[in-house]
Amino acid sequence: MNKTETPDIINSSVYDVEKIRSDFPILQTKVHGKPLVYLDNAATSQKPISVIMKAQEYYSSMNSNIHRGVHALSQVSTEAYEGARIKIKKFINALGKNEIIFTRGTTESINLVAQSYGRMNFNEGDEVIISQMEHHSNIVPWQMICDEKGAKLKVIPINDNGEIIFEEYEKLINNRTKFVSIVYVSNSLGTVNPVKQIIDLAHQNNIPVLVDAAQAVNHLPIDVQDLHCDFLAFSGHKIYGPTGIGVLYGKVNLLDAMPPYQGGGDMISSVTFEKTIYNELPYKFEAGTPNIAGAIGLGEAIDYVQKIGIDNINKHEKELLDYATAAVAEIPSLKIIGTAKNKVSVLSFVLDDIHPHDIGTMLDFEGVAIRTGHHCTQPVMDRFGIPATSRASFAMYNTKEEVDVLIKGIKKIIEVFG
Ligand code: 7TS
Repeated sequence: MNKTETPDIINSSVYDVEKIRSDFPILQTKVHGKPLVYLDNAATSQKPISVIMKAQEYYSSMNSNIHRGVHALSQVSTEAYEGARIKIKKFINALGKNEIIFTRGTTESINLVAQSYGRMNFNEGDEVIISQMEHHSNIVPWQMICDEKGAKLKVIPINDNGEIIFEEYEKLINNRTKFVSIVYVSNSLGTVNPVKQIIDLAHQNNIPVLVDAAQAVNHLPIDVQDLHCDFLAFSGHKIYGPTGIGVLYGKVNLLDAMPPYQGGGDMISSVTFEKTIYNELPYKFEAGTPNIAGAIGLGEAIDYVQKIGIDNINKHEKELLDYATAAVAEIPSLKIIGTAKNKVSVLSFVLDDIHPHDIGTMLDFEGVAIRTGHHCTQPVMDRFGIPATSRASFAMYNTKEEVDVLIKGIKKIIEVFG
């Protein structure tokens, strides 16, 4: 296809899921002799061939370190790496490419803000607000810096549907509050949080907000200028890109004022034993040789998502979630955990007297991959008084037929356990 041609999927008003599936080699494979039904997308998504080929192309024709060589290869790889940064800037509508920092993923992005912004700004008695539905990676980094600084972590509770109780958030805000860090979409419940309102209220009180968009960026359109968020974190591997690459978006004035997170090559403009002058943004936060192939692969993944259209993906996934939710409603011994009005992609459930690990293992024999456990959200499990859930999570390439296989598998398990 030449560059001016538009792929079929855009021209068609019908979402061509079979065409999309054919772009993902792993979806053609079998597990235990059964066609793979991959419903563990919240853990990591599968990769389209264009992303896989990009890594190969990088290592076979571009491999070279960036920002340092005058030789041709180094210039090509630098251009590709910086080109990926520009794609990401456009994708989330950042103001400038210097607001896009490559990291290893959401976890590292949050740690960067906690260790850099937090260390500079938090003092004894200060408070940091998170919610009860955070992934551990949006809890522990704040606990670490709060412990160090004598600051306190405050938690917005969630209701029985797995939604933030906004009035409780309002009550938590006071003149000791120094930061709010909130998940956009919960990985264990599927809840979509009203992040814009959360940010607005924080800003009325001059409090900066970080949005953990790990489970949002692949399902919802993200516009950081519209959200007005101060920081936003996501991982490449959840949006059909490689592992080991992620993004921290930060407003330029905040990033500029923050000290580096790690020291090393590339993050400096000059070094003597007496004094080091740090590099400008975004390089100040990218110490050492980065995951060059990963960044370029993430750029390719974003191209793929944009070709299909995030709104189209969202609509398709919503249909799957509604279909699956209606189907499991017919199973009396099954209880859905996470029944928020605004939800995407995730169906977490428990079955009377059957442990999630047994469910996961038995579904695996049917070729169905789901995740079971606490999903790195132990406080959510505690809130619902359960040790674990079984979680099916949907992506752009899943089908209603796959949901049928899941439901059939669940019914079989119930039969076997009597
Ligand atoms: N935040 C949320 C909301 C997440 O779902 C995850 C990963 C992370 C942060 C951390 O992302 P990482 O790429 O840095 O590891 N969530 C999951 C999950 O639900 N199953 O496996 C990983």
